[in-house]
Amino acid sequence: MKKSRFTEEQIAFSREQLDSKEALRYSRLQIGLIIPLNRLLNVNILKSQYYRSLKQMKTITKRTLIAFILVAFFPGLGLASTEKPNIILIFMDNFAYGELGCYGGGITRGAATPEIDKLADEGFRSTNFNVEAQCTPSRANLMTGRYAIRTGNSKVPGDLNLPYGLTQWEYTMPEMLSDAGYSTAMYGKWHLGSKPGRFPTDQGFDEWWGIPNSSNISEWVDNPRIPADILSKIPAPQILTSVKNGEATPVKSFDLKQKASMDGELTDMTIDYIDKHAKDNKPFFVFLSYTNTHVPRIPAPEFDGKTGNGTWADLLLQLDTYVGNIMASLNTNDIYDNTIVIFSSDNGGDFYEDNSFPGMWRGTYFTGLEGSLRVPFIIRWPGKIPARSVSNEILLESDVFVTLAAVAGGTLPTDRIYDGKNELDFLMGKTPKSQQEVVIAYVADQIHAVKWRNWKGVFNEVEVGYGSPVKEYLTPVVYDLYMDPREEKPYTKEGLQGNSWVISPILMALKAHLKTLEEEPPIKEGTVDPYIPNKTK
Ligand SMILES: [Ca+2]
Repeated sequence: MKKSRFTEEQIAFSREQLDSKEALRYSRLQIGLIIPLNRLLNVNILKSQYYRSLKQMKTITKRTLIAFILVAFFPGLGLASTEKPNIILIFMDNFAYGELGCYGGGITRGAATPEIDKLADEGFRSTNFNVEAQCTPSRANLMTGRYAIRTGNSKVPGDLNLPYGLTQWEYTMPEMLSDAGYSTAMYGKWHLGSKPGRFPTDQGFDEWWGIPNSSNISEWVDNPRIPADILSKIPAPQILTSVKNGEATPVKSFDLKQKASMDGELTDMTIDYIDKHAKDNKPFFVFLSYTNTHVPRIPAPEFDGKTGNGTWADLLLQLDTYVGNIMASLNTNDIYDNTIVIFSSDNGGDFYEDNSFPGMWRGTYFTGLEGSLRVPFIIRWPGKIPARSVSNEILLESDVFVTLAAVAGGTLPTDRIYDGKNELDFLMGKTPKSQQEVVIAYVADQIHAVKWRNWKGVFNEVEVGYGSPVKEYLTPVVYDLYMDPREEKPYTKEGLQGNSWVISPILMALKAHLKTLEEEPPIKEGTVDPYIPNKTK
């Protein structure tokens, strides 16, 4: 008989969970736990009877908890400033798992992507990189190494006049890299605040050129149906630029024509920056946040119609060409090997008819489905990260921050919870396992699913991100993502049957996460600066 990896207590707990009468009994006992936590978090996550008996779990090990609150401290790699690698982080918008050739897309989507595929050939490609389900939370997570709910940015703000975005208390990726001796620049979409004090150059970047909010507002400019009195009250669709701690000034209107040429301009600016800084005695970091794959999807005139295979194929050709141009400039400047290039996306495809293709997964952004959470992730660092490595080990978006801190010799503050882990040894092929085995899948401030290894427990579900009701399950629906990657058959013979034990580690992971929210209460949406945390410890 195969030896179980779970203790008798854990298995017994799982059995207990499956006994609904017992669960109901516990629910009466546990109601006191749920209400304050709900109120505290303002999160509608604790409704089913499974949650109600969470407190019955006595098997949360101290180690799990410590892992969550452990504050990362990295002494760095002992590299002198000039030896530290440059970093270019290419971040896509609503760009799903199945677009690139190296992820099964490319020619099957009407346009080969040889330049981006080459990045994967030169380094590491993940098949299990997990992001948050919407633009703003995903970007908050990326910039802080923490689940967005902690930062007060669990959802895209409906009212752009709100003071959304990161408080000054957050220690951002560009702040960390600046402190580690990097020059920093951002080009493109921010979507983490459009008020003074919340722009990229208020959050650590030396310079920025781009849009504070999202791409769809380019459709407002020539729209005759927007009344003038309203147009004056909503954020103007325009491109802004600023330098560190300076005032953001308008550059030009962000209209549909500009939308088409946007990514080309961002690419040119990135190449100019590389040319200017390649010979500096300090390393650089560029956050290149592309816009053209977000609606309205309009290829640049020189790519429009070029493949003959439709808009997406034209956009893929355009993107691949731009990435190739950036890589060529690294070569010309003789910094090809000493520059880390990361390619990823903020979330899966949107819900419009011409949306991005999720490949083998199902679902769109604003959902907890795999097509929303799993996006391409490629990182290449020649000579350090082995070429052509591929892994299905769980990685989190927040790992990028903590791993780059390890690369750059950055130091992380010890007064807050980080969700990201240092994955450098894993990426460099020194360890076969990543540091993560759990994904908490938020959709706005609601936990929709908890992934644990290849299993996924779904507590709330929406089919399409906008306009479809949330289905709340009284008992978590469990999928084996090996057997059922499209999350369609939870109750088949090969599915949960015989594997009800899995509910136990899934609930343990959930409980461990909730405990961290209790220890460090999330910053409230719309919090203005100065923010000082109210310590509960
Ligand atoms: Ca997005």
